[in-house]
Amino acid sequence: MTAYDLARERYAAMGIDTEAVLKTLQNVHISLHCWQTDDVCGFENAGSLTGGIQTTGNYPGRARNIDEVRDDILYATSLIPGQHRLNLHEIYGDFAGEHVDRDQVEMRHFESWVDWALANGFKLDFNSTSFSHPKSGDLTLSNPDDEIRRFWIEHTRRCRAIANEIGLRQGDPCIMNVWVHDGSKDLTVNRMKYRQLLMESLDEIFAEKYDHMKDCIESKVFGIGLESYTVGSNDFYIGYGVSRQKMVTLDMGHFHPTESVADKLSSLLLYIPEVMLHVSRPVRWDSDHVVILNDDTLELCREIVRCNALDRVHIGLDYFDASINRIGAYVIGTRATQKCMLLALLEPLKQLRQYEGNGQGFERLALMEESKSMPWGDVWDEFCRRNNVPVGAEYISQIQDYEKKVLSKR
Ligand code: RNT
Ligand code: ZN
Repeated sequence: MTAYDLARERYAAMGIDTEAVLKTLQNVHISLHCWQTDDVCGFENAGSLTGGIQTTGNYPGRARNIDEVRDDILYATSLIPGQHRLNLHEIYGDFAGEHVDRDQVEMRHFESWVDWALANGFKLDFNSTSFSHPKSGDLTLSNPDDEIRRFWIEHTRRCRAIANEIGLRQGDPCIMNVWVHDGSKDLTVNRMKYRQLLMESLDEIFAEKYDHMKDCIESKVFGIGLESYTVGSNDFYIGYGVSRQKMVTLDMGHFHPTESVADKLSSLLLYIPEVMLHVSRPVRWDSDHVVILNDDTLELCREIVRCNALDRVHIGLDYFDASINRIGAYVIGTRATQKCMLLALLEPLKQLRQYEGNGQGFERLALMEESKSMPWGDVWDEFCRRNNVPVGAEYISQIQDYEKKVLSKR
């Protein structure tokens, strides 16, 4: 008898079918953010990262061009069980050395990405990019300067057209996220003015209806250098999303540190069709540390399962740690997210709900506690084994090997 067989029996005694759980987990496709490969640089060869986000660390071996990004993603996903998606930012287009300004971007700059994705079994998601550009400033889509605002409207419209084309080609909707850093370092007396402009810009951007892409909008508390005011706050985007029936993106680093992101799902799902997640790990601020198996991620996954919303919640990752091996960062974070999802699926929900319905608070809490020490690790190992990826810490030496053979030569 294998460890998994024993685990299966113990879970079965709790009323949980681990085979069904493994099947469900197999269908959870996580959208890997391309920007962990190269510290959010992209291929424009522009200046530094702006927009209030920051990478820290200078671990050697970051990807420097499109081939290296692709190699790294392929290597990382060879160590992660299941089939996943790749989330591209506009600045990762295949510009082939040409300077293509953001208001000039076209589908042709993403053809090679679609070919690559189709050949390697990835579905693509997409993001407009309003940071790290001479016109980024503090305000983009909410800028009172009409020329700047129109520039970013044009950029975002083009990105939607590209996302739609990608979705068509891959036979699956491409999810496009709009996050703009717009805000103010110091006090502003024009809170409403900028929000009204953002609302009008978005309405114009979303006027075109597409069948092969889905829009999502991402709020935030503050950015570095934009501490006093964020145009696209949580309230702004929830109002916008509900009134326009758009997907809202919940980034785990974009709320007050003690706020539970998990708790938001059951409210949002009552009012908007779908939710996008940026799974991240904020440490004291929106620091975008590598995701680990912790209470926040676990509770988030539990809520997806408890809301029976696996098909309405899209899971993407969003972190950028430049201080450790970047492939390792993908592998740790994606596997941790999957582990949390596995734990969520192994929750004895039926029994817990029965207890709760009967007012049996002690029994509910006791079962929640006991399920924490069930042999879920053996189920996880089995999942890895069936997916032909390293079990347990085996991937450490493999990544060390890749570092020696590939990354250290960069
Ligand atoms: C920034 C947002 C946004 C970015 C990416 C690069 O705070 O989280 O999602 O991380 O677009
Ligand atoms: Zn994000």
